[in-house]
This record gives sequence, structure tokens and C-alpha cells, in this order.
Amino acid sequence: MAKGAFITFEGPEKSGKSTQARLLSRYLVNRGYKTIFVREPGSTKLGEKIRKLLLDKKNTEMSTLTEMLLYMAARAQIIDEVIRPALEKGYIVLCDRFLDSTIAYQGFGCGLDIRAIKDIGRTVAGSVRPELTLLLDFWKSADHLRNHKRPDRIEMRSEVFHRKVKEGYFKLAKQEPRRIKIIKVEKDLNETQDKIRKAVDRCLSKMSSARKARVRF
Ligand code: T5A
Repeated sequence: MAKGAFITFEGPEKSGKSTQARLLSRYLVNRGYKTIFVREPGSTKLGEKIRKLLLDKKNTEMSTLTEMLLYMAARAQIIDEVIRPALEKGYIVLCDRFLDSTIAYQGFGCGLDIRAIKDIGRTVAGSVRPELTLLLDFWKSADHLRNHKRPDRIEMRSEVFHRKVKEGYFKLAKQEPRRIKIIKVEKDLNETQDKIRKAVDRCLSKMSSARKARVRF
């Protein structure tokens, strides 16, 4: 692969994104692809510090605009430090959450202007755009999220907030059906993984054909 591929995982908290991303990473490595797995916010020294600020329940005074900009700041850092260099070296980058999360949570969920989020997102991400986004369809109630061991600042939010996030994700998937594939989560981890692998295999094979065609041209 001359250039890598950028694949993102989206969906609600505790839907199994990182579990599925890890299984996919192993599958891709076994097939000979150079693969890395990162998460947002985080996966850089600065990003992990920003993550702590964002998820700390004690930060009750944080405004929604500050929240959105902090997610974007962590994103700017991971793109420059990790994602772009890896893509340039031909890696497949698997990322647990990306810009769609900010549109769903801070846009649809918190009510910030979605066009403004997309504009900032374009500045932050530049040409780094996911080839494929896997939206895990597995929604838990706000009560469930609030009542697990250590709920964070976002998980503490209301049922209404989480419903808006969910509706937002489905709107995004409707707007971009080629990029965003909805993956219904099954009880059996491997069944969900099979669906993910099929979607990823299709995407990689399309990318490879497109590249071969460009080389011939
Ligand atoms: N956020 C993030 C924004 O508001 N705006 C943004 O721009 C961005 C980037 C991040 C929070 O920030 C918000 C969204 C989030 O609220 P986080 O802790 O990283 O916080 O939250 P998540 O990304 O949601 O990650 P989680 O770790 O909470 O959930 P995952 O990754 O979806 O789930 P996973 O794989 O850790 O699995 C959860 C548990 O379920 C089990 C696993 O073993 C694990 O214990 N599990 C299964 N159990 C049964 N059957 C299955 N099929 C299972 N799959 C997994």
C-alpha cells in the first residue's frame, strides 16, 4: 500500500468499540498489514492530559464550547503526531472515535452549531479523512451508563442527551452511507467482528483497485 487507510469506530459508550478494534487490528496484522490502533481523546502525551480534563466529573463548570475545543485540540495533536505520519508510511490506522463523535456529542447532543464544528474539524484534520467509519449500533440507557463502576463526565449526562447523540449518529450515517457503515452489535463478539471484517475487506479492496487504476492511468 503506497498510502495507508484510515478507519474509525463510532457509537455509544460501552458498545465494544475498542474490543472490536483490537480484534480487527490482530486480523489485519496477521494478513500482513502494518496497523496501529489509537483512541480519541488521547494516545499522545498531551492528548491524555486533555482526556483527563474532559472526562473528570469534577469539572462541572466546563462550557460546551470549551469542551468541543478541547476535543478538537486533542485531535489536532494526535493527527500531527501519530495519524498523518502513520498514514504516510502506509499504515492502516484504526481510531476509536474521531470528528463524527464531536458532531454527534457536542453538535447534536449539546446543541453547538454543526456547521461551525465541521469548519473547525476541516482545519484540524485537513486531508485526513476516514475511508471507512464503523458505527456500532448498541445503545444502553443513560441509567446503565451512570450506574457502572466509574461513570465519567459525559456518561453522567441525561437520557435526552444520549438520545440526541444517537439520532445525530443515524443522521450522519444517512448523509454519508458510503463511508459510514452501521454495524449491529450481536451478543456473540465474533459475529460482530465478522461483519466488521467484511466491511473492512471490501473497503481495502476498493482502495487497492482504485490505486492500481490510478497507476495504470
Ligand atoms: N466524546 C469523544 C465526545 O463527547 N466528543 C468527542 O469528540 C470525542 C472524541 C470518551 C468520551 O468522550 C466523548 C464520548 C465518550 O463519552 P471513553 O472512555 O473513551 O470516553 O469512551 P468510549 O469511547 O465510549 O469507550 P468505552 O471504553 O467506554 O467503550 P467501548 O470502547 O465502546 O467498549 P469496550 O470495548 O471498552 O467494551 C466495554 C465493555 O463491554 C465488554 C468489554 O469486555 C468491556 O468490558 N464487551 C462485551 N460484552 C459482551 N458482549 C460483547 N459483544 C462485548 N463487547 C465488549
